[in-house]
Amino acid sequence: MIDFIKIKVKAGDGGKGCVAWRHEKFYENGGPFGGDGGRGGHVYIEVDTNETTLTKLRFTRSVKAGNGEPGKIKKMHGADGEDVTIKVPLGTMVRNAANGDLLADLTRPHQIVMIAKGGKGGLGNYHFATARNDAPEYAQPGEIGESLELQIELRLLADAGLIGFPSVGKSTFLSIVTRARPEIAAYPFTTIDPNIGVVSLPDERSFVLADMPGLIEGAADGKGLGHEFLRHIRRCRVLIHVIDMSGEERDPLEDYVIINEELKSYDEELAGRPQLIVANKMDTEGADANLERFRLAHPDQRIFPASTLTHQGIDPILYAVMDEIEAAREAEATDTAKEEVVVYRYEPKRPDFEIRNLGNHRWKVDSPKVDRLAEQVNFDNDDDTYAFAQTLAKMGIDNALREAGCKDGDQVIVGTYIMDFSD
Ligand SMILES: Nc1nc2c(ncn2[C@@H]2O[C@H](COP(=O)(O)OP(=O)(O)OP(=O)(O)O)[C@@H](O)[C@H]2O)c(=O)[nH]1
Ligand SMILES: [Mg+2]
Repeated sequence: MIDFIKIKVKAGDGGKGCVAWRHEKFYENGGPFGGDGGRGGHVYIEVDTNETTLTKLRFTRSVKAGNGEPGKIKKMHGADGEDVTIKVPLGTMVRNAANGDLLADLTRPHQIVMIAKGGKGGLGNYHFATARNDAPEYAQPGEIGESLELQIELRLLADAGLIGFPSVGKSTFLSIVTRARPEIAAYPFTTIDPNIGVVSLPDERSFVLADMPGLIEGAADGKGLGHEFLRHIRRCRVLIHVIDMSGEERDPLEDYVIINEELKSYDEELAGRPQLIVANKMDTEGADANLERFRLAHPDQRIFPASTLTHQGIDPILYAVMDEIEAAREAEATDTAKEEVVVYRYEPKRPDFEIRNLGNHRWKVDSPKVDRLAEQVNFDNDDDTYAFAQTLAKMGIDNALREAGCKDGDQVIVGTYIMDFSD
């Protein structure tokens, strides 16, 4: 049931800033006038309710967003790189393939998540004009877009889930309406993991049905198979609440109340999910009397008397569930309001650099980001060097050095370069 693929994603790089000068009628030797580079495109993942499998992505090895364009003359911005969106079915989970971290659990229609962020565009040279230097030859390079490998996994979402106390006949129900062959036995907690099957109606409609482990009082606090089980039914559109009407083990009226209390204390939303009541084991003695009491206590509920042992009363349940599922599907499809984008940072936010004291008034700045920037700098050019130093200050590196104890005249190693620190 699990569909599984890997895709490499790369967000676009930022465009580099432009070095240009103002040349207009009354400004012969105008100042710096180079525009900023455009932002690199982002990579998004979005739920598409028309998809039910990952098949379309089977042969997609990598996805790349567009790079930002370089800045232009006259302070004109380069265009932003084009974003790309990977469409996946509801129930998809996205992990970082490198470490298995869960990046996104797509459980809502139209949910959209930014999975790789495009690099910022570099600033044009006009940003770097100062009193000391009104003609900077320097513009910032663009930032590199994020890249990572995704592990995309689809968990089949059951449309309907069978819930109820242990031994009420949930697995038996699943076994008579689908090809699934779950274990059935007269002791509680026979079912430990949910079983799943497809119910096909004679009119060609179908839905996915899951049989759940039994629920008991205190399940919401982890009793019995507790949370494990409740987590699974969160994704079901319709709940089929099976109640043992024989009254041999417990009181059916009490059972109904307890299960709903547990649902509610686990998740209010779950308690409000459409619920059909299957009054099971109607073949037993005393079942009729219990059903009578139950109806009186819950006159507004839809109650389906049945026997999963003798296969009586099953079809009306399946049709009612199917109708309920279709109504829910329709409601989801028309609910086209776009989700707000959630930005997912796949690495915890930490400072872009680290300072190391090498002793003897020497310091080292460890930072892949700074190293990348340094590679683009022409250190023979004073303007470039000065602008680079300014960038370091902006990143907070000067302050961090000062705080760490770096003094005027100390040497600071950045990438493969050595700079003198001046306060
Ligand atoms: N008399 C009668 N017995 C039934 C009926 N349905 C199921 N049973 C019996 O009840 C017992 C439990 O059935 P299961 O289907 O395993 O119950 P369950 O709800 O899946 O139980 P757990 O997995 O433990 O939560 C078995 O011995 C079944 O044969 C029914 O309609 N009538
Ligand atoms: Mg079972």
